[in-house]
Amino acid sequence: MKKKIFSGVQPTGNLHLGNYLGAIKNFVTLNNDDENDCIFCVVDLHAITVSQDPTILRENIRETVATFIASGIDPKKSIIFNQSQVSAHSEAAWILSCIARMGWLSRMTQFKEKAGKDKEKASVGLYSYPILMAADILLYDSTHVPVGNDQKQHLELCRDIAQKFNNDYRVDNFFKVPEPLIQKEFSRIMSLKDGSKKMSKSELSDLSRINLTDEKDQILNKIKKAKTDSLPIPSTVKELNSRPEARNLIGIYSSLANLTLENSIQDFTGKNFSEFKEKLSQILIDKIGPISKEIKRLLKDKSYLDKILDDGCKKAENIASAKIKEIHDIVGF
Ligand code: AQP
Repeated sequence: MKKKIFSGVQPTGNLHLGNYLGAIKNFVTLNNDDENDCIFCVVDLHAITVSQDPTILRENIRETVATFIASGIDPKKSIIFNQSQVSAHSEAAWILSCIARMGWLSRMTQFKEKAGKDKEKASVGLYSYPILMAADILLYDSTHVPVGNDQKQHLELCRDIAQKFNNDYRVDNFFKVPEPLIQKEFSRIMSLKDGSKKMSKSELSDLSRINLTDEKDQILNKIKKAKTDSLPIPSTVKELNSRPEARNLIGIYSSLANLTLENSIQDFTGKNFSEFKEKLSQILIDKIGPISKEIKRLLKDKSYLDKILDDGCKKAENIASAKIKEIHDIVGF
């Protein structure tokens, strides 16, 4: 049996190194393995849980597709589509919202982080978004979901929803209970300005992240200004535990160089950060530079990107509409 892989990325602009190292790099590896059937979704319904300019959203949808392809996902091997164009997602989300419990949702830490102090003003969609995410995954009988560490709790909720639906309606194994695929190391890339916050698209300061469209000069400047501390690079990983910014930068280097944290440290022990930052900038320019160039090239060909989405939507629609019909039967519609 082939593994069925599903994952999504929000088209909210500023796709960054955290999205790449935490998720997209892994998508490419999974796409290249013939044992997998992969679906990569541009989750535009999720994007509107916070306010979006319609014109910019439309461009960001294309930019997300361009990023997938520029990073190495082959649209002939994997289905790439945008969520809003397959109506079964919204419909299944409603049905599953009648399965999910308020108590489960109120434990979601990402809502608390994103809504901030003014929860009353957050959209209902931002609160219930993990249910839509469960619908996305379950409609395709996904067996494995590659995500960054920040999505682990939402995946657990998805598993609970699948199991409760199967139990409530006595349909053993109707929804497959998916496994998260979270990398052991480097699954959470932190802000370049604050090692306690994750690198994020919505962070106001552009200096906090490396965007996948950044040019050489921007990368050099951001790494030069990235927060570190005054100590040299230690000889053990343990010594990095109390130095979040240092750990993050060495983690980024290790992930790009396909090294363990331990191996990277051995190469730099005793050196100061200015020397390390030169090497880090170089590897970023080598790895992100070609992706950035390709994204920009692809963005000039909107009809190519739209065709990929159209083709992907047709394939996704075939799978999702069959599943939603079965769901209708089960619930008694
Ligand atoms: N900092 C990160 N480190 C590792 N993985 C990350 N991901 C996001 N940030 C990091 C992973 O990228 C995938 C796509 O994320 P998303 O765009 O759907 O949503 P998000 O997690 O909300 O991303 P951001 O950048 O933090 O956006 P904003 O600022 O809008 O909230 C997911 O697999 C995610 O785990």
